[in-house]
Parts: sequence; structure tokens; C-alpha cells
Amino acid sequence: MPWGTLSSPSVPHNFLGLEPRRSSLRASRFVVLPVPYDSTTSYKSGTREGPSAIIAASRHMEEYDPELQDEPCRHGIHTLAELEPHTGDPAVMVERVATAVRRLARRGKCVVMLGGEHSITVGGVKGFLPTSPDLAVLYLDAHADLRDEYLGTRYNHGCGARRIAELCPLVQVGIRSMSREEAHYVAERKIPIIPWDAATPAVEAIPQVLAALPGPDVYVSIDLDVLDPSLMAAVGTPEPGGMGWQGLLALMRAVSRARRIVGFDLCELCPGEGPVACAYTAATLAYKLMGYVASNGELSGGGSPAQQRRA
Ligand SMILES: [Mn+2]
Repeated sequence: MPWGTLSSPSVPHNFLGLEPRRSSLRASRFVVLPVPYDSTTSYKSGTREGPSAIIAASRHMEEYDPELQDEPCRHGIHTLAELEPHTGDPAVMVERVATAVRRLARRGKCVVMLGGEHSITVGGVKGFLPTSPDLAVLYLDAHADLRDEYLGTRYNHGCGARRIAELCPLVQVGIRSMSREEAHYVAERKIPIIPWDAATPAVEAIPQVLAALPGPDVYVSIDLDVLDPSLMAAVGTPEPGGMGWQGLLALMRAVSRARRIVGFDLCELCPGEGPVACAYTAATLAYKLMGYVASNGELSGGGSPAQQRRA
């Protein structure tokens, strides 16, 4: 039916509240995949509320980005329906995510996955490997997530990075919490963990991240607890001493210029644990990343013209 005839004026229920012209699947370069999955979390639960809180907050954001002097949404942002959680075996949920992401990757879309707990990232990475066989993963988190098994499953959110390291190169940033077992694994496998603290300013850390990241294709996974709890209290497992907003943006700006970000995820927002500013911060971060990816031309995200036509 014609747009806006039933309740006008109206703001559509999708990321950024975009009208159909800028949010159809076919025309959109970015596809938001909400994954309200929260099954293996160990401390505070509630990340299943994360995707809907981020999308609700995004509908109040400005479309114009003063830093980029552009409206990144002109590249199109399609919001998919929430992926149905499988609350039995977490391994089944990983495969469900992988299947959804693989379909979008084949259509040349830059996938923006909103969690949900961080174990879903393994599915995101698996979904991109067929189209990006040289994929590397940039993993931003307060926690190493390198346990081989936790609470009875190898797909617990504390094991995600370990499963990814078994698939492709993994570079971690912002880690400030791990077990002795994980520390041994890091040393044995020589997992690059770039420190991000007062002793290592961003100007020193960013070149280290780029040097450690093989290219050209990169999947970026952001556990929101990588940010300091003073900025991002709404997470299930907060850790003091985290990244700041400007530093995180500086890193993302640099990575998007130097590599092709094929997709990314924001995980672990637990809206009930913090002020509403946290959901808004997460939504802004997602849109900032889309802007960085889009502003770096054909090198970043998107896909070949043939892939775009197939979409
Ligand atoms: Mn974490």
C-alpha cells in the first residue's frame, strides 16, 4: 500500500527509522541482522534485549554525520527480522547464524549483526569464510573468550574467540581479563593481543593492530564491554579500565581505511543493566562504523557490481 497513508507522519521500525526507498534489501549496502540470543551468559543475563534496544535508539539519531559530512544511510540500510534463537544446543545457534550471514555475504552485503551474547560471532565469521577465504577477525573485548570449554559447552560466550582462532587469524584488542588456561593458550598459539591502556596510547596501539591484521578482508567483532564501564555500564560482565569512545572510533577509522571490513557485530548490550545512554551509544557506534565502511569506497564492504546486481 502507498507509504504513510495509515499513520502519517510515522517513523518506520527499522535501524535509523528509514523509509522504504533507503531500506529495501535489494538497494541496501548494509544489512542489520538482529540476533536476540542469550543462553550461555554466566553473570548478568539480558543481552536478548540488546538488538531491539539498539534499533529503538537508532530511530532517534541524526542521519547526517558531521565528521564524514555525509549521510551514510544513502547507501541503504536494511533491517532484517530478528533471527529466532535456538535455546538448546549453542552449536546449533552458531550454525543458524552462519547460514543467515552466508546468504547475505553471497549477495555482497556488509552485515551488521546485533547481539545478543558474544558466542554468535563464531557464526558471523563462519558465514563470511566461503566468500572471504583470507578473512581475519579483529576482536574487541574486555575478555579473551579463549576457553576451550565453559559451563559444559565449547560454544559458551567465553569460548568464542577460541573457536574463531581455530578457523582464521585472530587479533584481539582491549583484553583485560583472562584465566591462566587462556594465558597459556595465548602464549602457545602466539595470539596477538594489542594492549589498549594508559601506558599504550592509541597512536602507538593502532599501528600495532594494523601490523598484526592480515588483509585485505576483516570481520570486526565488538563486545561492548571493551568500552569502559563509565561509558558502557549496560553489559553482562563489566570490567574496569576499558577503551574510551574517541579511541575506539580512531581505531575503527584506521582499520576501515587500511582493510576491507566485510561485516561487523556489536554484542553483549544488556539494556537493563545501565542507563538508556548505553543503547544510544551502541546505535551510534553501529552507524559510525557503517559510515567509515561506506566512505572508503569500493575497497570497503559492499561487493562487486555483479554481486550488487544479484542482490
Ligand atoms: Mn566480554
